[in-house]
Amino acid sequence: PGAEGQAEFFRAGIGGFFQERPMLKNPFLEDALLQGYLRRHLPSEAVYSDLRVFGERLVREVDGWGRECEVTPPRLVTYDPWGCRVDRIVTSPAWQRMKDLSAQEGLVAIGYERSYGEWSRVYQMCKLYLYSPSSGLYTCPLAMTDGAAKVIQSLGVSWPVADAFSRLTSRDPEHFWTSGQWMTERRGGSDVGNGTETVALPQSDGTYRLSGFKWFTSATDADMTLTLARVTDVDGQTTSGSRGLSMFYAAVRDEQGMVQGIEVQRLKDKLGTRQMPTAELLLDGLPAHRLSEEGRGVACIANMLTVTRIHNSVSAVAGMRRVLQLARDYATRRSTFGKLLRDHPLHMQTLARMEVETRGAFLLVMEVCRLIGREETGHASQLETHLLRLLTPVAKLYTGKQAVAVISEGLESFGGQGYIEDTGLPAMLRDAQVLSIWEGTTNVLSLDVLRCVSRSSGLVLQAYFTHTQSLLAAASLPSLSVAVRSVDSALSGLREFLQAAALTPPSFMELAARDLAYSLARIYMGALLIDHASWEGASHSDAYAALRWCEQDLCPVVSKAAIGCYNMKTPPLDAALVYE
Ligand code: UCC
Ligand code: FAD
Repeated sequence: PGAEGQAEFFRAGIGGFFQERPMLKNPFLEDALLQGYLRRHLPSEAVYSDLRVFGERLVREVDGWGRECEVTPPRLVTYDPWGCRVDRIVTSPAWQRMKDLSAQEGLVAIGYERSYGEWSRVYQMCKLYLYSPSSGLYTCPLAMTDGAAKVIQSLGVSWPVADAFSRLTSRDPEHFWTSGQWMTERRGGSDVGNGTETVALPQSDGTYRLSGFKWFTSATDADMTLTLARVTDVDGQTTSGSRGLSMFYAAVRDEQGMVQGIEVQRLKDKLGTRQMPTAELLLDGLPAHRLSEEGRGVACIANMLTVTRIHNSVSAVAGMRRVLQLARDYATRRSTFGKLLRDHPLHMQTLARMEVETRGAFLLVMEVCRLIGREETGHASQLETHLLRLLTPVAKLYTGKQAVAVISEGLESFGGQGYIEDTGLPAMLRDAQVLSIWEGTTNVLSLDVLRCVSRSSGLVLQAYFTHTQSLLAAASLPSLSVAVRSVDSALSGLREFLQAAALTPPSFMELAARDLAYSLARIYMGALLIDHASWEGASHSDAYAALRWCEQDLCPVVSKAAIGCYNMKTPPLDAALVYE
């Protein structure tokens, strides 16, 4: 002030208050349920210590790389400066560091080393669960890598994929490979049997050349892929439908690092998962080896689907857990109406409901991991094999949807800041939205549930009822009796519904498929929460979570049936409503 004209140079006042940001703390030490679960099932000092140290590393460096992946998305370089076609996908240095870290930390390898026997999958998936929200979506290529290793292992690790298997499961960053999973074409990603146009031309040396167009290929910087195509006969004819599909292995690049027999048409412009390249590929004589028998492509790649769907479920629950960890920290820093958010009961109720969802999802996903671990180590009973088949799509479809709901609620818990791009929070919601789309949409997986039930002649459901009842029977805490009664009654309702449904035409069950899958999920999650709360080391909050979970409609398929939702008059009414 003073000198004439100086006022216009004064800084605008911006006030002295700046809201403290939510802090990411060691996600392992912050997770009471994870620690409790491991204490109960895998009480290993080495595992505990590895996860604790990894949790610190996530906070210290990896989370920052994840953010770097988000803000430095991949790009496609189609030509070099001299006009030669190169089709190079350029990823951020952080994305490349993620690859090295994944090898070093054994994020795929742990599942194949099996140092913890049947619990190795649980250990691996717990580590991925900690990693996922900080990984910049690197968990996507890891899922497919794990799935490819599983397929190869199930076929027998021999030429031409022995080297690939050793790379996919390696801890050496120099040796480590990732895999793609190219199934979707323009005509269909769900209906692969009718959607696949790619043809495989047999070569004189027993290999094939693939030609076609793959419409979605994620993490296309991968080293190899498993894919589907139709083998042509001597007249150049192919077999239509699913029975004409075979599964192939192809290395994506040659020794000079150039794509071979592939043109990268473009990278997708996506709502989320922007950290990761997703490309449209023209296969133009891609050299490949057939791994499945001719016509057994879908059945053969189904092993990959099982593993990637489990990874999807792990990522879904990891996203829920991360937003909650940040939200509860924020609630200790942000004040409104004269007190911290944590002291507003309605805000705590909101977070507690998210917590209950997250706990149910965590236990369901870990149950699937436990089952696959038992199956892979030869410990699984028939009942457990059936349960694994049933619960894999159930967990994927349920957690994929819940992740969007919980993370969306989580964003709101930061108020306007939850909507601000460079807080990193909106990316969590964008990335969650894909979890219910790829690896089978909610409806397609609901139909998969129906199919596995009918193909097992009901054995899968029998396993479900037997195991759920055994979980309830072991629950002895009087404080849980209300919850036990709710699950028990939902289970009886479900049984009656299925008995009545057996007399209806298939179209009835098709309409009921999604609600049935939800019912299977909710009832089973109730039983798991009760079971966990009944363990001697459980906390009061474990019991409270079980009680709260069981207050909801555990068996929507029964309530919806009661109001005629699956009545044959419904489809034309639904259609008329939609198209009015
Ligand atoms: O989206 C993709 C990658 C995204 C990136 C990876 C992210 C991983 C998570 C990361 C987290 C951050 S890859 C594209 C994924 N695409 C799908 O998921 C396709 C969705 N559509 C289906 O799932 C359909 O149900 C189909 C394609 C499987 C239907 O094909 P079919 O041929 O009509 O099916 P069928 O006739 O029912 O099955 C053919 C055979 C049968 O075996 P057999 O002949 O021995 O009876 C089935 O039992 O395949 C077997 N099969 C299965 N086996 C089919 N589905 C399964 C299954 N789920 N498990 C075991
Ligand atoms: P559609 O099959 O056309 O489905 C459209 C809608 O119809 C959905 O809501 C579905 O639920 C519903 N529907 C379909 N059939 C039925 C039915 N019978 N009854 C009731 N409802 C039905 N694919 C790969 O192979 N490899 C990849 O790496 C890959 N990466 C991806 C990355 C991203 C970011 C995304 C978004 C997708 C990726 N996909 C990939 C593709 C993905 O797997 C497919 O998009 C998905 O399987 C759905 O197939 P679609 O797009 O053809 O949808």
